[in-house]
Formats: sequence, structure tokens, C-alpha cells
Amino acid sequence: LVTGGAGFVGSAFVRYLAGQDSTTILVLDALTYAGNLANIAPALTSERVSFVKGSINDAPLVSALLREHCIGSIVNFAAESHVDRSILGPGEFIQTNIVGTYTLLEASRAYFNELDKFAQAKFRFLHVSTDEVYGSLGLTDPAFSETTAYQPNSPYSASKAASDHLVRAWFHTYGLPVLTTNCSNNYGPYHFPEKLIPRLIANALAGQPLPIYGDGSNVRDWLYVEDHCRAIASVLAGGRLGETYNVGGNSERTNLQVAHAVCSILDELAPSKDGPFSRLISFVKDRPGHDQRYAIDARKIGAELGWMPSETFESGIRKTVQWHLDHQDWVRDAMSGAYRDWEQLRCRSRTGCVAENTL
Ligand code: NAD
Ligand code: TDX
Repeated sequence: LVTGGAGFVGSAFVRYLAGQDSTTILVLDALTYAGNLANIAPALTSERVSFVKGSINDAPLVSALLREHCIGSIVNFAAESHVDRSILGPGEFIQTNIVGTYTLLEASRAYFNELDKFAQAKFRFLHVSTDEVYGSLGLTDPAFSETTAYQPNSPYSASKAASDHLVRAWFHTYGLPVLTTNCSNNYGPYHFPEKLIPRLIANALAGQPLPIYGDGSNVRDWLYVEDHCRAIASVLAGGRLGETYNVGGNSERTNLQVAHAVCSILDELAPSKDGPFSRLISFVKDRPGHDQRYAIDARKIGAELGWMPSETFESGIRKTVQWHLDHQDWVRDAMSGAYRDWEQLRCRSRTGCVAENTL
């Protein structure tokens, strides 16, 4: 069962798994503004992949699906995932990320207790989480390890931290066989254009300002989404029960560096007659409580499971820009409707609005 499998990372995992082995996959996704069946359309043509529209908060539905489909493992991607939205409206984040995870855990516990010993030994509940639960690093601090204390700073990261704690407690108290991954910033195909990298590419191609919050010095550790999917698959296959695994790209970049990287690839692949795309870089009002730096120490997953990223930032960002150029229809669809409403809300609330251009 892959929850949230029509979103950015979840759909990459469905595409990855559908192309890898003979696993049967059931996708459960509420199809919020961030979910898009087009992301998994080719995978859905396979007899091994099926889809149910529904919420992880719907306990009867989840319980029925677990039993009807004899689910062997759950990978939980379903979440509200955008920090800026969590600042403007935290309620959905509490409902989906905390109450939804709790609902999924309780349904899983009841189901797990009905399984025979053989099925119980194989059952896994893998919870997909984020590096943001660890808070913010100074420029010279060591990277986040699995033993770094949780210090979430945004409603989004606090809700993810809460869900991680629930998952941990269901292992220690009830013996549910759980695994948790905490990953750094992903980028790649089908990334919803409210997030930094796809927003930069889409705005540049439309000749719009490239909004950089604050002075652009905030640092993220970027990981190509397919590398994240391989990490999740390896933790699912060989991770130690109850353990957490940090996943990162070893690719720290400031947001300004990311913007320049995107611009120079676009200058090469889709030059503008008006001059270099970097002319569009525009500093806007900062995100409240903006974490300065994230960095991941991924030595544990490397040592225990042999995982390491296969893309560098340079190779991954080039693939990502090329994907956008090749999938303009998808980008156009994604940027209609709910996306336009969100851009208007940003401007009304004066957060990260491209029209505003004020520090
Ligand atoms: P996303 O917003 O692109 O996708 C979330 C998906 O969950 C959507 O398809 C949405 O329809 C679905 N969903 C939302 N509420 C639901 C509910 N109640 N029931 C069922 N489905 C629901 O997010 P993403 O970027 O793909 O992130 C997926 C997961 O990975 C999240 O848990 C996030 O915290 C985690 N993560 C993401 C990143 C990243 O950089 N994107 C990094 C680390 C961890
Ligand atoms: O327009 C923008 N301008 C800008 O400067 C946007 C959208 C973002 N930013 C900055 C804020 C961050 O420092 O870029 C950085 C990345 O921002 P986001 O793409 O919104 O990602 P972030 O807040 O770092 O969180 C992401 O990575 C961790 C995902 O959205 C989370 O779901 C994941 O857990």
C-alpha cells in the first residue's frame, strides 16, 4: 500500500517499483491539489498497480483496503508537504500529517494482529519523513544524524515530527514493525511548481521573476527523487525494525546557487532573446521562521544498506530542467486551478509573492 502515491515523491516511488519487480501496488491518495493521476498514468496501465481515491484519515476505508488486498507492507507518503502553506493554514497539516498517520497506524495495528506469524514476520510500516524535523543548522554545524534532537520550527515540520514520534511509539508500545526515513530536499520530474526548483524553471520559461526569499543564503541538501526512492526501497527490504535512516544528497547549495544553476542550464537549452535568465532573479520578503541550513549525514544507510546517491546535483538538475522542457503540458496543467489560487493567496498575505519584490 503506497499512500500519497499520486504526489511528487510517492508517484516516483510507484513508477520506480512498477518498473523494478513483481510487487503488486495499491495506491491510496486523496488527490488534493498536490495529487495528480497523470503522475502515475503509465504505471496504472500495469495489472500490478491499482488506485483508490481516499484519505488516510478514513479509518473504515483503510481497514477494508488492508484486508481486501492482503497488504504486506505500507509506505506512507501521504502528507501536506509545503512549508509556506503550513504557515498560512496549519490545520490541514495537523489533520493529515498527525491524525492521518495515527489513523493509519491504528488500522495497521489491528490488521497486523490478525495476521499469522509468517505474514507478521514480513509486514512493514515505512513512514516517509523529512530532515526538517531536526530544525536549523548554523553554517559550520555538523550535519543531522539519526541521533540529532528534534527541533522542528514550522507547522509543517512540527506535524511531521509528531507523526515520527507516533510511529516510534507504535513500535515500542505495540510491536508494530515500523521503519522511518528522514530525507533532505528532493527535486526531479513531476515536482509541483509551488516548490523552489520547479517554480524557478516554470517562472523563467514564462519570463516571470524568480522569487528568492530573503538574501538567498539559506542552504538545502538536494537529492534527486529517484535516489530517494531507491533509499526507501532498500530500507523497506533490509532496514532494522524500529530504526530511523537519514537520506541525503551530499549536495548542499544556497538557494541563490540553485537559482543560478537553473538559469545557466536554461541559457544553454532554451536561450531567451531578452538575455540571461539570471536577470529575472528577484529577492522577495523572507519566509517567517525560515530555517537557515539543512544538511544530512547519511552514513548509517550507507554502512548498513549500501545506499548512496547516484546523481550529483549537476547531473540531476540538468535532467530536471530537461524534463520540464519536455513536459510543458504537465507543467501548464499543474499551474492552473489550485496553483493560481495559491499564488493569489501568497500575494494577498504578502509571503513570497513575485509581484512584491521587497526585502
Ligand atoms: P506532495 O505534496 O507532492 O504529495 C502528497 C500526496 O499526498 C498528494 O498526492 C496528496 O494528494 C496526498 N495526500 C494528502 N493528504 C492525503 C490524505 N489525507 N490521504 C491520502 N493522500 C493524501 O508531497 P511530496 O513532496 O511528494 O512528499 C511526500 C512525502 O515525502 C511527505 O510525507 C513529505 O513529508 C516527505 N518528504 C518530501 C520531501 C520533498 O523534498 N518533497 C523530502 C523529504 C520528505
Ligand atoms: O519561491 C520560493 N523561493 C525561495 O527562496 C520558494 C518556494 C522557496 N524558496 C526557498 C525556501 C527554502 O529555503 O527555497 C528553499 C526550498 O523551499 P521549498 O521548495 O519550499 O522546500 P522546503 O521548505 O525546504 O521543504 C522541502 O524539503 C523538505 C519540501 O517542501 C518538504 O516537503 C520536505 O520535507
